[in-house]
Amino acid sequence: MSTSFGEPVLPGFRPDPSVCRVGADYYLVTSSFEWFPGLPVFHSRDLVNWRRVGSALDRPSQLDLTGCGPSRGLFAPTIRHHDGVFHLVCTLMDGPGHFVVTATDPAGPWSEPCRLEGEGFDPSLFFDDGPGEGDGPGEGDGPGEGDGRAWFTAARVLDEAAGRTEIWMREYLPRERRLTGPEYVLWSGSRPGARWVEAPHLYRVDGGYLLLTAEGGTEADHSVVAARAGHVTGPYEGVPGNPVLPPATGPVTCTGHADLVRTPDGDWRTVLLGVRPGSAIGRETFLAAVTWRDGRPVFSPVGHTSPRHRLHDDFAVLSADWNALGTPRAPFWTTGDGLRLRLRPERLGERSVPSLLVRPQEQPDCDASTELHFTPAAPGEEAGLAVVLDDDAHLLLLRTAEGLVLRRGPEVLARAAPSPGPVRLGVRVRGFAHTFAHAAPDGAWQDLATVEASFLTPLFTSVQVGVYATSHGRPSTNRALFPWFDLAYPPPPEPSVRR
Ligand code: 6LW
Repeated sequence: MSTSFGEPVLPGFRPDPSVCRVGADYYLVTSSFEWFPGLPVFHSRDLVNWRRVGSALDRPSQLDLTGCGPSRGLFAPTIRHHDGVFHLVCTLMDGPGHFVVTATDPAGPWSEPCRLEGEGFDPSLFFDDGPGEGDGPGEGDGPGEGDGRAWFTAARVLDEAAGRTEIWMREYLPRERRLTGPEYVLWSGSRPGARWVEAPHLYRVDGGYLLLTAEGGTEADHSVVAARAGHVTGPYEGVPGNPVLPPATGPVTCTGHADLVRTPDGDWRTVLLGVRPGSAIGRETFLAAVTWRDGRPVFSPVGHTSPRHRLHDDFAVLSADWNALGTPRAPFWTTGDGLRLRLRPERLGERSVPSLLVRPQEQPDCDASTELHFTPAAPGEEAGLAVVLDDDAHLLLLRTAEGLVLRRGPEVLARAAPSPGPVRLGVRVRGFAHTFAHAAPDGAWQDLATVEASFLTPLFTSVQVGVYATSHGRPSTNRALFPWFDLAYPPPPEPSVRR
């Protein structure tokens, strides 16, 4: 049976969600990979309407993404709350590995990362506090006292080629923010040969312990499996009828990587990732209801509508939703009277930190546009509109010394020669079809070219749109001014009438 998850509650580049509750407030974090700031934090009161409150890693001292390649960097996080403190664990891949940051206010400031030893990825925390006003499913959800200890779990690879992994656990000391005691191996999947058992989360359910993991890998075989134990260290036995969420067969694909949370009324919900095929948007955050049957979670749709927010940004300030590629050591932008980008030698495609600011495209169809005030002062100076998956895959509509150029990496796809002075740049995105256009500030749009952009299909991240400038390796004092950026989402197509 396919479970239709409807619209994402956090659309666009929002993979690997983790959620916790404190009283009536829910807080959610997602992975962010090679993009800065790292680990966006969202707040909601109903699990449907979310507002970005900040980022856990928003200072260069917290996050060094130097040399970070596409879909590397920060993998899946977990957020939990205990004794007035938020604990957020994550893994900086190809770097120091697992770490924890803490905060009393999820909007920040968050602490400097504290390294936690151990291999793998997808770390999680579980506070075994037993009954009480819990902030999440691990607390106050059933008879029987917890012993007050806290536990750190993670996935680690046993055989990369075969996708064999296992879930391991050690005790976590919250005040000291370190691991202690022996290591336990909890689980290696619901069946022999299980692949990519990851995204572990522990919960107290009906006086016992429930381990929820993803299985099958984050593509079409993605699923959710569950195991139960009488003691937190195991042994864990798979529940009858795994996977509890089979690979998706409905319009939303790749569903998995679930995290459970209880509502103030004691009902259960889950956030999980899913994909709406046919665009470069990638993995987004969806919501489902959870009920229990014979000790196993049963997922079902939650009816909701997700508004499509139009964005018109005149850059009074730079909102947290604008992302840089890698860690900027100092701002290469100023705001106030529009957004000014400094032209710097760094450019896309060389694993540096270019003068690029982009934000997630939130719907498969969108219309993005900006106005550019920029005059190239030397060969190689260019600035304009960017549609970017990562350092290697992007489309750029730029004003250069030779006029307007539409480029895919080094390949020139189209040219135009608008009059000097300010110019509007735009792209109409319909799935993978990207139609680029330009216009004089008070003139009519002139289409330049339509590009089939399935090369932007993501691995772990998602397509983003924004602005870019470079001096191509030479020093420059030039700047590019973008007085505004506009991102609109046409209404979804009417569902075809089933005959
Ligand atoms: C994430 C892990 C995964 O940490 O991909 O395929 C990683 N599964 O759960 C990045 O999203």
